[in-house]
Amino acid sequence: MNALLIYPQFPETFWSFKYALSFLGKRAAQPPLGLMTVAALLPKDWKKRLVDTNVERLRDRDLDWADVVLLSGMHIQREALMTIVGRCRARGLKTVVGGPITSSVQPADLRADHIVIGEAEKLIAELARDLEQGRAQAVYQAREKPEMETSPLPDVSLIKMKRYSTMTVQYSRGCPFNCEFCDIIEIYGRRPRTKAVTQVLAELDQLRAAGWRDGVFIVDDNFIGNKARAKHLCAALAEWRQRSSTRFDFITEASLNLADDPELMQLMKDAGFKSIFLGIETPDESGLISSHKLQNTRRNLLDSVATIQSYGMQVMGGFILGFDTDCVDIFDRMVEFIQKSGIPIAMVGLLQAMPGTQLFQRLRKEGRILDAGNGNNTSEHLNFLPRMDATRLIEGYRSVLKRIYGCEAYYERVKVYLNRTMPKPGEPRTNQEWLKRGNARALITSVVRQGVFGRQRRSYWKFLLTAATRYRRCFGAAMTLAVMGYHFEVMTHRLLKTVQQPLLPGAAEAAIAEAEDGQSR
Ligand code: B12
Ligand code: SF4
Repeated sequence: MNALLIYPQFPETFWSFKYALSFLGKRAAQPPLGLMTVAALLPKDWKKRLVDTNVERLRDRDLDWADVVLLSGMHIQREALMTIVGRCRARGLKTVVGGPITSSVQPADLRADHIVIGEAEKLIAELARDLEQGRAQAVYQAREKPEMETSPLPDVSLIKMKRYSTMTVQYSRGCPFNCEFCDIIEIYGRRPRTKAVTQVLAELDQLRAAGWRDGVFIVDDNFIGNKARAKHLCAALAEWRQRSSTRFDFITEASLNLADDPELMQLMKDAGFKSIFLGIETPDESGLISSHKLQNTRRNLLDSVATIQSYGMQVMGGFILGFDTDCVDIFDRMVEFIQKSGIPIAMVGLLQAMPGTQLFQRLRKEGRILDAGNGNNTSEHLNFLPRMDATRLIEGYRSVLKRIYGCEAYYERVKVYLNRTMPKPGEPRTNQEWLKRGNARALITSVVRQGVFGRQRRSYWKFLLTAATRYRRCFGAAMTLAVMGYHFEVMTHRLLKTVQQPLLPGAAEAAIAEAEDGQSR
């Protein structure tokens, strides 16, 4: 069998990092690890090719070569995925769709020949056999959440590595917490399942052997879901870095209770963790309590962030507007919090009720669901009736983005962060590595795009000067963030230019039924 694995294109969003990646000559942030894992699970005697349409074109001759097409994706890729499915169907090519999208969208709506819901490790053998024999079923649903020891070494030979800014490795799936709006716990469960340390090191060895020398994103739902195991892994990573003389910088996602564990933070620092994404959600404690985000309560959130930053880790934060508890002062409070936090990359989104979540169920019972959502919480699409007036909520959302991604405000946050993490005299500078890595191109492009043609030239030059003088010991980090800021500036500018769409309550009966159907699966 010739199996063609295809990853659909993402729309342009705050999360695509598109305008920052172009500075580095990269086309996408990360490769499709789900498909690379599926490829490794398929029978050895099958021939495999992978086309990630975020970094290359899908050509007719790829489709001519294939006996079967396997697609993966998130809810947000639905449109692009369905276009590819349509193209395959027109040629009589069989399609199989898997990945998180199949947990959010009804099988029939994806119009593929075969749908796989859930993790693939334990069911691929059956699917492959059925495909070979021409008797594959319409829907395969994973009966269990497989142990991670059964997950194979992903097939990196299939990707065009140089086109990505970061490589990915997954250590664990699942998260022990119970946030009401979260679909991770519905898809991957609440019991953190981890790979063996040897599996992770084998993946890193594989990346190194393939010539990778840059950042590695440990794409866990919550890296510290099992703290004891995370510590064990970090110790092994530090030892591996030493032994292999490899300076991979690690990025991951974790819960805020990381700030309570100095031993773990130190181990992460020693292992090379440089950035961490935290779901902070809201500075309003009542919003955290009502959404069951209890691990973020009964603490000073700003202090927790500063503690983590003091271990040299850049904190990226996820924030949500639109909780039932939000009053109109939430917008100012959110801006004030973000500015004080020293979190340059603050992903502020509108609450979206994803099908399958506890939030979706509650809102459905309350008759407030409008549709199944679009999987993108940084668009202005509201898929439920908020408590706050919807127009006011969207206006407030826009005002937050405008204020935090204005150049001056953004650079102020970068400076707060750099002040907390800049190496002290006598400590090794963090910029040498950056300057070595051929980032000259990014710097020149930044000077031209932001300093010559940018809308905020004055603020840019002021920041560049400060970076080259006061922050010269971490100039690389400063300029990387300046480049990232450009993406957020462009995206915010675009969003603010669009006309606000009115919410149409009552026009969503069919969508509610669709969402309910998805829910009952
Ligand atoms: C890394 C990551 C990203 C990266 C991009 C990675 C990439 N290139 O795809 C970044 C940071 C850019 C990102 C962004 C976003 N992400 Co994201 N991301 C992840 C994360 C943490 C890891 C993905 C991964 O590599 N997993 C490892 C692989 C091995 O797992 P897997 O893909 O699930 O694959 C397994 C099965 O699903 C199955 N499978 C997968 N594909 C296929 C295909 C076939 C044919 C078969 C048979 C089986 C199969 O087999 C695999 C092995 O079991 C996941 C969470 C997670 N646990 O996966 C969220 C996740 C995928 N992201 C999610 C979301 C919502 C987003 C955003 C939309 C954010 C937002 N809130 O707006 C943006 C969209 C991007 C954009 N441009 O706008 C959701 C998707 C929910 C959904 N129902 O679709 C997830 C599940 C997390 C969550 N709930 O918040 N993301
Ligand atoms: S901490 Fe994050 S991953 Fe865990 S349940 Fe809450 S939102 Fe989901």
